[in-house]
Amino acid sequence: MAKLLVTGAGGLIGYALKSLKLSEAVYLTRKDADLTDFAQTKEIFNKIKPDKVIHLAAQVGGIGGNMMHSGEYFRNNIMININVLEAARLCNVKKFISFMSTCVFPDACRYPLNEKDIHNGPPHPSNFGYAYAKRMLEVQSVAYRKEWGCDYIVAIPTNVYGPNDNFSLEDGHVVPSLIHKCYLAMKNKIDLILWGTGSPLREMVYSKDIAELALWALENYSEEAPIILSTGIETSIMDIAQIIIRKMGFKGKVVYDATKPEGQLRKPSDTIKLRKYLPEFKFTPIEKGIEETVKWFVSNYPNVRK
Ligand code: GFB
Repeated sequence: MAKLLVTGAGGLIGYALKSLKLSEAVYLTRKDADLTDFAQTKEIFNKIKPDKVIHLAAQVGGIGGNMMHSGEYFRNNIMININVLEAARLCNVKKFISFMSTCVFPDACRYPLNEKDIHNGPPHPSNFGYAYAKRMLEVQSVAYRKEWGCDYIVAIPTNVYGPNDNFSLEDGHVVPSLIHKCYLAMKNKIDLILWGTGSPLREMVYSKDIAELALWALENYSEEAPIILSTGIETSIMDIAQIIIRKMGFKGKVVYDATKPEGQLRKPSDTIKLRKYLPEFKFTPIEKGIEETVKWFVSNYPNVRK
């Protein structure tokens, strides 16, 4: 039975993969090894000797975290990826999937975002360090395929959300941050503060769907070019907030803080490649995904990542 190694298993997609109860899977978290250190990375790969790898380990964050830690996000993600892809190659991993995200695309880009356009211009300033580091994942995967024939593929999910996310008010992505903020607003009877105007659009995709698509890609996708994993459905931040408010039962006042960053106005992605491979795949509707995430948060609070 092929042994699957999941790096970054302590996060959002790792949690979703664990819920699929895979046999022969080893879940690595930052407690097991510091993947910015090559010696530790090589040692843990040599110990586990995986046949396949789902590489989720990364330093990630929402717009707040990205703007505050551009250098750290660049350095740590470059080091993690250089180390993990090289350690995998040295122990002959047969299939390897890693993840970029739609924030890697150029800020000035034709819509919908297409895998071919990734390097055609600088990313949005709010994601500068992270986006360039993540772009190198694709470069490294292609370079390894060219020189050593490594079947290393790259997926590009859009904005992923779900249980066991990072619910930090400063560094978290919009869905977990707003769930946490809404929870505190209800508890402390204060206003719910949204960043910006609420008008930016995002394609939200549920973590369980990405976990299933990662397993599908591991078995069925071997193109050199990345593949976008998205519903292709844009939802405004305002509508996302309204769904969270409904599911949380918040009755207080919503205030928009225009001094806070908004990031890219929209990032509509081209889902044609995924539809060609999987015309029948059904994504979890955002109402259901947010409902499950809210339930998870409320029943696990305060022991959530925040
Ligand atoms: O998920 P998010 O933080 O990052 O979404 P991006 C940010 C959008 O939600 C902006 C609005 O338009 C914010 O103005 N927003 C409103 C909030 N209230 C809040 C809040 O309380 N917290 C946060 N975080 N946002 C991410 C990249 O960009 O996209 C990641 O930073 C990753 O690296 C992800 O690539 C896919 O969607 O702007």
